[in-house]
Amino acid sequence: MWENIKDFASTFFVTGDPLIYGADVSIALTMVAIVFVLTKFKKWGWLWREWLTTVDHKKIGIMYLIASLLMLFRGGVDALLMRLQLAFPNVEFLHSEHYNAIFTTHGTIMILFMAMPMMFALFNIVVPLQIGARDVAYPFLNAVSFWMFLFGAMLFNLSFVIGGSPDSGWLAYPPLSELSHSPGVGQNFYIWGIQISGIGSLATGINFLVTILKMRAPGMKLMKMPLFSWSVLSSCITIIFAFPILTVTLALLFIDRFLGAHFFTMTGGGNPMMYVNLIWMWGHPEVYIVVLPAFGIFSEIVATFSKKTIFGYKSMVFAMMVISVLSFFTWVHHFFTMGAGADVNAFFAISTMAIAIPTGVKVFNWLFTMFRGRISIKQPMLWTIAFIPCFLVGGATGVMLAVAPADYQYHNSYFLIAHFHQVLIGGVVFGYLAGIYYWWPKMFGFKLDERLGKWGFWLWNIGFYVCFMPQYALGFMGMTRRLYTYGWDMGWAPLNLVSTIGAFLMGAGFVFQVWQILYSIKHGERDTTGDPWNGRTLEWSIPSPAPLYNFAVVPQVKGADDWWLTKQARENGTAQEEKVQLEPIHMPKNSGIPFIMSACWFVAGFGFVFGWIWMAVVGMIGVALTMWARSFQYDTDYYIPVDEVKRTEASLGRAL
Ligand code: HEM
Ligand SMILES: [Cu+2]
Repeated sequence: MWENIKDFASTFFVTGDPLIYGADVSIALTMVAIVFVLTKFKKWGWLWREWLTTVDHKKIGIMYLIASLLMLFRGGVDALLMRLQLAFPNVEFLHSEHYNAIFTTHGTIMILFMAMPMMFALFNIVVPLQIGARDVAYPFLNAVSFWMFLFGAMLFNLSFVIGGSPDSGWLAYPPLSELSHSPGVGQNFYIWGIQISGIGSLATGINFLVTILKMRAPGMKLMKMPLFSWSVLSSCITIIFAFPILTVTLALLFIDRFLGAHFFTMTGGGNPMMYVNLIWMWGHPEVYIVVLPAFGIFSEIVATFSKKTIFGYKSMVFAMMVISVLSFFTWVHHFFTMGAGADVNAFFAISTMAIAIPTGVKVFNWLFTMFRGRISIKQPMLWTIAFIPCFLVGGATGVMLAVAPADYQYHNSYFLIAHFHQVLIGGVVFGYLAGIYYWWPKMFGFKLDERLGKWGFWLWNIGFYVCFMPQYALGFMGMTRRLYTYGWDMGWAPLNLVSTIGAFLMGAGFVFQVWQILYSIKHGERDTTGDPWNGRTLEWSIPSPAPLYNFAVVPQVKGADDWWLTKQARENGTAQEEKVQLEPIHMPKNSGIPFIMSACWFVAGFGFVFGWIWMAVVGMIGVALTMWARSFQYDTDYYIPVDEVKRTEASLGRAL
């Protein structure tokens, strides 16, 4: 009996590595600390009522933000471990399997559990406010999406200490990811972690598409909509076409592994190339899904901080739509070298290069907006300006990679690693950081400290170039990606050391940002006006943080940059302030079902990972029961009475 338990524990828990024991201890300590604090300050009820059951898009956005920052930390630690291993030749810090596990979890976490939720954080916090809505189209579904994402991410992260991490790359190509080559449970964690959170992402795409199409304030024609909301619309359209492909691909891979099918195995008539095509039909649009909202953010920030209307509004909208369509016609550039032939490669080379055109249009529009503007360089603008040269280099190296014959040289080299980090960090991460700095006062009612922020900014930026520029050269010198060690004779040592130093500078930048947040909670400049940057769009017309119902009176929109027009009219004395008539506000009620349903998905996922069918069945029954319970819940909404709206507005300093 005792022997059996010991046997089980030694396969169930990951053992034998000091890093893992360290993680075990820190997870246990964090759990104890959380339970202790919640109990000591009697906060369990508060946590449940205010957060775990909330359907308020602003709170859901904040939870996405916290989760994504934690994942940025986890993915960043992975990155530093890899760079430590590569800092010198013949290092024996991580062995090969461990290195494989780390680059796999780093890539997966950064894209799916850091970039996606950070994007959803901004969708949730900004879109309803920007289009003059009181909520998203489906608030309950929005909560389901968040908890599905969170439980999916937890399941994926659990693989670090239980069962073992996936190690066949962030896109899990067969045959490496098939049972024959990855017999452990790591690959199952990958499949179920992404599957559960992916369903949540698809639902978010649908939710925000409908929100933007149906919930805009009266008068806000599509062509009067702020560019960030446009970018969300284009990103959601792309999500709706791309994510179902991912769901099906992962399901087929799981069927291969679990039931011994042969969709992607050469034995039995399957074909691994099928998988590679399918996963990139999702994977390439995915990078545009995360970068388009960043383009929207830059457009808002450039206009606000140059005090000018964005240059070429229509061409901006058109460019984003073209990008989201073209993104579906480029996926083969990820495997030019796999023998599709010259005609196919030529088609995909040209379609890839074509994306540079609308992207170039956008960059010029930002520059023209800044030209002769009264620019004020605050943190959001700082990140926006830093983005432009970074993205230009990333775009240029992307076009180099798109030259199919040349790609035979760069393919899977460090040149590629440098390129995609340049666009993902310089485009996506810089963009979302800019957005977080910009909308932070709207979320929390205070600004983030400028001085600490500048430290963070410069460390990130200098660190970025120090880390990734040498990697272009390393690629040309023949260093391939996913390489865990190399010898002195290769001549790669100096550049790798420089690169590692750069990575640590970026890590220091992140530490400054965390410090900045903690410092600003106490000392940050309070935003009493609701419009700290002299903004242009509707979200700045209401107090910060926004009240539960967002707008006491739904605005009547007259043009793009509606809030700016209102402010101008007030200044010129031409404003027609009508007497407003308050009405009771219709709101959705909180519900515990999304949390419980997602927890049941987690149980089911865990069962599938270990092949414990009884547990999977229990989890799935839980999911069915929660759905059943929801369908009999009739009391799902309420009205906020007029007096309460009046009282809230008065307490926020707004007379009505
Ligand atoms: C602090 C900054 C970062 C550093 C120093 C860093 C470093 C690395 C390193 C050393 C690798 C492995 C290269 C190899 O041996 O093949 C890697 C892979 C990767 N990184 Fe990063 N990274 C950073 C940030 C990011 C971000 C922000 C993203 C995405 C949003 C990202 C996405 C990826 C992906 C997708 C891979 C490929 C994983 C695979 O080969 O399966 N990284 N990174
Ligand atoms: Cu691509």
